[in-house]
Amino acid sequence: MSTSRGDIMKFKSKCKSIFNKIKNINYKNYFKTSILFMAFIITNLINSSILRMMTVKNYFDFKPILGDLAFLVIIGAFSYAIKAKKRFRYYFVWSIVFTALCVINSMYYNWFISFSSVSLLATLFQIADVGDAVVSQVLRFVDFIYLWQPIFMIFLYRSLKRRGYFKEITHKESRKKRAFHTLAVGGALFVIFICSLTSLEIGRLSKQWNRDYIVQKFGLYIYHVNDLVKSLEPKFSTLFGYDKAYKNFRDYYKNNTATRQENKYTDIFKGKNVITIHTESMQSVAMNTSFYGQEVTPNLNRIASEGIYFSNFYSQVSVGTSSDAEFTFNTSLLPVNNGTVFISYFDRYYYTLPKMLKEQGYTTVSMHGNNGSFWNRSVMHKNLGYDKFYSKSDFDIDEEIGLGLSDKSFFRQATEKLVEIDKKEGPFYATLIMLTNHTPFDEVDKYGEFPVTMDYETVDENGNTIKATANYLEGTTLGNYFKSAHYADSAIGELMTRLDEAGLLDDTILIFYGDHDAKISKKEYNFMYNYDPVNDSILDEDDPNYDEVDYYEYELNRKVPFIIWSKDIEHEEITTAMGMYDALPTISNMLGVYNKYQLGHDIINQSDNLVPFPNGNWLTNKVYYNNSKEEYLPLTSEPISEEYISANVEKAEELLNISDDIIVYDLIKNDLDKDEEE
Ligand code: GP9
Ligand code: MN
Repeated sequence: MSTSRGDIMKFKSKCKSIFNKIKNINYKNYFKTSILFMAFIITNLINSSILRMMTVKNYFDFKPILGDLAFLVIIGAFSYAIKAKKRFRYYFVWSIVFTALCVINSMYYNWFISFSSVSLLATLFQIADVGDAVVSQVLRFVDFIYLWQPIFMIFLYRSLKRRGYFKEITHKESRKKRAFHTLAVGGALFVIFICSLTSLEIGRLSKQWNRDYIVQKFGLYIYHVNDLVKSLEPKFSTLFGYDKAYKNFRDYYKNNTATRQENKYTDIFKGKNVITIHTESMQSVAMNTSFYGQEVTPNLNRIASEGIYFSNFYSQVSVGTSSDAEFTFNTSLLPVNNGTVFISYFDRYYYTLPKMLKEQGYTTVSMHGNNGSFWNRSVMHKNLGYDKFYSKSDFDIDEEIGLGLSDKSFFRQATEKLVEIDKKEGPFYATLIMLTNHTPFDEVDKYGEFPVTMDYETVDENGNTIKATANYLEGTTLGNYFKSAHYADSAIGELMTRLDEAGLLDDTILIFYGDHDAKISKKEYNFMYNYDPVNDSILDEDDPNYDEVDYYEYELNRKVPFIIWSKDIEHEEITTAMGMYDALPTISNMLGVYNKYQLGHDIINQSDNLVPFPNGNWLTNKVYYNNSKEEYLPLTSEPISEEYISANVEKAEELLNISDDIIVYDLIKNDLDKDEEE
């Protein structure tokens, strides 16, 4: 459709008349008679800025303030359709909605380091299920400071009423005119806002996979309107965008299908039993930390030193945390950008490791000591291809720590079940999902003795050198985490012994993956790395020995372990950067199976590898790229070309989009159906 010259002229003159009307408004009268309206705008603007200050930290940026302002003025404009005396109710209802958004996002951000979404309402119930963790970590006083806004509105309204303000202004205004003028101002602000955006920013709004970025650039309210639209999109996915998504999908696999590549590990585990251990919140930092020469994770360290140890492995979870790890591990796809796969897309078809192994005659089971409804596992594990999912009701809950059944009891009972499963014909594939090492790590008395203190030398008042002990990590979240990780590791040690005693280790490979980091704050790491025992405090930031954990250090530290172990495998350490989505391609080559829809790579064949994260950040051996800031940290001394960065930015984006389309549009199923038809 082409736009004629006449249309442009008409549009121009319309704009001119709107701007003239705005110019001719009697502003003095306007402000005097709009006190509630003004208070509504300003107080909500303050709240959204406080939220940004507490989360993405760009509270003085012009763009999100303008975005929020335009939105609030437009919403506020409709209040003038209501009589002055009753208008307060309108402001109040919206104030409650906006305050609730701030409170929810503040809590949500603290937990997930992301903003909430309508599509994640179901996920919020999962938070409620994590009990104590919620009370100690989600419910913070600071999340409720936004409540001052509706309280202030009530006070203001009452005081204006007492002064007879509403009777007075009723005579002075024409409501229709006022509504129109205000709407025009809101519209003009919105146009200015849109004009200030770059095409990159608009592109990211439409994708919505970096929520932080969208709130940073567009403000809270536009983020939520966009989120609402995006969350409804899957409901209409069959109506819109399918053809384009399917074409992109076909093109992607035409250009990227690397058929199986032989390497020294190809088929070495063909036909063996496989036990995958989902090692809850196990972060590599636990494996690399010792106190008094005692390792936090001696068993995992021994397993890593005997098996194939992938020491540069990253989880790629989004807000679906554990469930996203289970999804990516079993499919080599990435988490979806709206909602979570386990809850919002449990009915799509996925080609998974359990399904691939079932085709080879395997029995497939998964086990977890929590409720089957948590993360919708009882439904989704079936869809992932597990013959049976053993959940809480299949175990005797004889010892509880944290979220439920203790790992030690879980492993003891799981081994008994595996012995029975092993009696069946053919090999088995089992996934054991651990539970104890889960935030908030505060049941310290149940983890067993593990001191997280430090000995140091100091000088007493007589000038003598004396030995002393600092309790520095005792009672901190990080210290408690190490104690909890030590417990989980000791449970793993017991599992190995039990499996061996049951004769299950001779023909079985074990796979360990850390599902995601332990969500411990930067502040805690700063304390550990900069602790001064003599003064029993953190070093001063000006101290030459002060080494701040910055954004990149923190992100790189979120690394988790990935180990493939069998009794007779020769040890090797693989240091190539890899993500959870590379696990399936790497393992399946060893097991003699292949998934043509995998997005990751068999890491044994890769010299450099791209690890995209759901927020658009990515990592290779050479670079960690920060998508929000569009900057990167080089990880080697090698010079980095602009082409290297832009090619990987594009590739990371492509992978996230293809994966998202596969999930939302059910493309694998549709592709297989088409192949069958042909
Ligand atoms: C719950 C457990 C924890 O059953 O897997 O889930 P998370 O909070 O880590 O996603
Ligand atoms: Mn988890």
